[in-house]
Amino acid sequence: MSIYLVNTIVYLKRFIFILLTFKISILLQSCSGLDNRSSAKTLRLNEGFENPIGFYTNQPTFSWKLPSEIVAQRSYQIVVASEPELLPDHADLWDSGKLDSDQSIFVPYAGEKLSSRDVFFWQVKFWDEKDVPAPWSETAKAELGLLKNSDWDAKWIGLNTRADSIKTAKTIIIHTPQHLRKDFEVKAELVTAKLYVSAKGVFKGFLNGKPIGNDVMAPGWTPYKKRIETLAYDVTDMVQNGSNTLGFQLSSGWHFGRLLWNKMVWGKTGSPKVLCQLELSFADGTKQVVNSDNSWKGTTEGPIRFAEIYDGETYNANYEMPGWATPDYDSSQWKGVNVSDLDEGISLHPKRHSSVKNKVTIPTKSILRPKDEAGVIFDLEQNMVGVPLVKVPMKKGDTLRIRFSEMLAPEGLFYTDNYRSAKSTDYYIANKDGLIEWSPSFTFHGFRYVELSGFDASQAPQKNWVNGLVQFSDFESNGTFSSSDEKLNQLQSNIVWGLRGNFFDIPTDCPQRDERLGWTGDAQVFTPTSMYNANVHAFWSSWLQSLRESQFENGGIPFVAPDVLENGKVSSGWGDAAVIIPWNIYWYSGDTSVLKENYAMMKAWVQHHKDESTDLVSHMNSFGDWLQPYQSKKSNKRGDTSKSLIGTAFFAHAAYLTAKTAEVLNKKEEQQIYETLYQDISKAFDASFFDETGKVKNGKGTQTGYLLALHFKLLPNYKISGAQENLLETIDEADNHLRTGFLGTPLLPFVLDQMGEGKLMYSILFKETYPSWFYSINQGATTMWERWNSYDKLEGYNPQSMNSLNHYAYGAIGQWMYERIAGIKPLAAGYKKIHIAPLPGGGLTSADGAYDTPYGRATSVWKIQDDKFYLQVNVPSNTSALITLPSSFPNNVTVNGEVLNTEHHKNVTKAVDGSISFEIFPGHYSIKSIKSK
Ligand code: RAM
Repeated sequence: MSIYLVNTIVYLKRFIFILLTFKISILLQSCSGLDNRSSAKTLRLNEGFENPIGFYTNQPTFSWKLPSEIVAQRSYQIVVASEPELLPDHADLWDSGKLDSDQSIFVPYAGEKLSSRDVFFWQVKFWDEKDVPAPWSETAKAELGLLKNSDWDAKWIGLNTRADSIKTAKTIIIHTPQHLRKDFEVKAELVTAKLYVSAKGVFKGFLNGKPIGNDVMAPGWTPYKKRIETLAYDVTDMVQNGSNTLGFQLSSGWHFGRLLWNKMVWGKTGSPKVLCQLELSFADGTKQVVNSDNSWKGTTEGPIRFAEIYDGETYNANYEMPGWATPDYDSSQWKGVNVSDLDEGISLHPKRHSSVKNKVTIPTKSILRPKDEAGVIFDLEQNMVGVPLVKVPMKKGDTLRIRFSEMLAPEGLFYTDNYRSAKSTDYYIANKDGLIEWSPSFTFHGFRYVELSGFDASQAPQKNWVNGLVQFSDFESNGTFSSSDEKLNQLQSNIVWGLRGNFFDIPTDCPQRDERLGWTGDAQVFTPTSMYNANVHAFWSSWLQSLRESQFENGGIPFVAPDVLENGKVSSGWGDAAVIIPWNIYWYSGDTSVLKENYAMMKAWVQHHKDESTDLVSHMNSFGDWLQPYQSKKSNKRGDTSKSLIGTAFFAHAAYLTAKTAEVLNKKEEQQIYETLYQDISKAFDASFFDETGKVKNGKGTQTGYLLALHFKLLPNYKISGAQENLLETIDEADNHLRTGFLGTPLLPFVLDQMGEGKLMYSILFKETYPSWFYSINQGATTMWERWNSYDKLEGYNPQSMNSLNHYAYGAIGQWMYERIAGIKPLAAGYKKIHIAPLPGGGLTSADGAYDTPYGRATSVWKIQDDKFYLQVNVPSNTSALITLPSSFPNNVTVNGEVLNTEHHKNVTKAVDGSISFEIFPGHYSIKSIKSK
């Protein structure tokens, strides 16, 4: 064969091969495309649970997302079965049948009754807008937890640590942490092992020496007299044939801790305890249960010598007990435990949101050595909440002292005064020379700087000696915001860090001083912003349960939940969390169950408002417009707005939202009652606090007074423009600065925006001088501060004792940043309809917002270039969007290159201010318009 022929054959073969592979890959692509692209995805239960174990309810709701190429859902079918093999055709628990509905979120289960420990599998199928069916989705799974107290055979166990514990101020006892253990044998072939566990206190579990799960400070914080959360772990892979050991470390946590300056709330008697039930199922059909009972042993002679939330942790390595949670360990010196029954009236219930976890690790960025101090300071350059992870050389017998600080005082001095009585100091005592690696287990700190002393002084400090383990409830980011302005981006970052720092199992006011409580007012103002930045739906629904459980018999809502103050007092604007938060969670998630669950609480709170009023004018106690800047001395942190005005405004608003809730829940009569009440309160409000020209009477005309009246719509139409002018005057008098505290600040951008004063709002937002958001950034803030002037670069800390550098309330501006700077907000609950309406200003040349709505990702990305406005939008499947272009860019609008016209585009309108609006379907759009001359 000639060489030529051989070559030709080789080429031909190659050609055929390439052709074939090309065809096959096309075929494969289209097949997989069919399956992957077309079936429903992201299958979730209730507030976003993915294949949960130990699930908290037997009333699931189902949510799914449609693939992005689908415009809308016309029908769906859900099938639920006890075995995956039964799906989709033989669903034994529920088959919804094909239902004509576009509902793809929170569809309630309507099948066979589900009970504790039940496992179910589910699939969903949808038909698109043209009635074309999609293939069945993948199968999702859920397993219910122990839903009733009677599901527990186990007993509470623990050592009595009252006697040998540390007594401090007043009646405060700090219990020595304990270790508990039990050996057990496994003889048959294991199929599953499930551990159900809780604690009065906080625990870490170990099985055969290995940690169980990675939860921090579990089970978390609830009103312990009513409800204690339980956790479930699948530990099948950790159990071995033969000998096994289950063990727990146990510390006081919130349940037995000193709280609120110096108070024992739940831990007045008794000691920390654990409750556990390890349920083993074997291949031969038999079962074995390892319960916490009187066969367990415990010791307080372990290495964790001291642990307290506010004060820190002490670890003495000389007390280490190697292998204490393994079968070989000799526990003959350990003591028998005390045993007690479950408590009547305290419900044990599966945790309904994720525990705190180590979420992010941040390294030391630089090392400082202040001249006159013993320690070395590690700067993480980010104020954070969690614990340090130290890897430090030590000498045997030495004590490493670890202190924390949010900011240094001028001249680089270590500052801890704003922690007040919280000692917030950890200690590690070394039992040998060499590198130790440690982080505390049962405390947490709020810090940017870590000071170490007591390490091996012959070694030069290295940055890798200290890392920060950032801890918060285990949720993920849900949205992003950025812009062309660096300070605005820093503000966004500070807001997100404020969220991370204060979503520590419950929403706290601050994470560092001797407080860290679930303040209702702070939570109320920050909820929408938190929803934009993280998937905190379950987190809020869970805390709302604690809020309900904390409501007083007279309908009052305590200052904090769980209620550690126990003073029976209420405050307007704070207790209103009971109404405002459920409404906001519903509005941003589309989940009506949050309204159902909380409706009774809302009504009782409105009634309480009424009881605290005369002729519908409130005389309720109030923290007022907390920390308003430049307030008169006698206001005592509560601002200058009349408390009666604030109380009446919130009373009206609570009635208004309760009416809207009644409407959603289809309670027509009650809707009417609350609407009328809202109208009546508004009249009383107007008559008591506003004169005929729309000016505040009977008190100081503050920015917040006007903001409440305008935002909550409490004035007759003819007074609105007068009130608006008065508001503008107060802003002008303040040289375009805000004069608002916790309650007024979140309303300011929305009221000004509504008035067409976006430019003014930008100028307030971009102010560099006190009081403003950027002022804190100019002073080096990496989190939101409690006060507008918590810290100053030259003068250091504000000397007031109440001064946290990690308080999320003023981060409430984040809502407006997403909704108006980027321009994404819901027009219908859960973003079934989306409004994309960016408002450029403040010299911004671009902004970029993305948000994971329950239906999928919505984005609004804009830039201004050469007098042109470019907008990129993504609208998720099964929704629709209204686009409103900025009034300053009304000309020559094109959508995906096509000129905007009423024939091809839906509902094109032009508003009085010149802004163009039109509706679009799901998909990607490039929109362009040109500046008005
Ligand atoms: C402070 C808290 C909180 C605030 C209350 C009124 O102690 O830090 O932020 O809501 O007071």
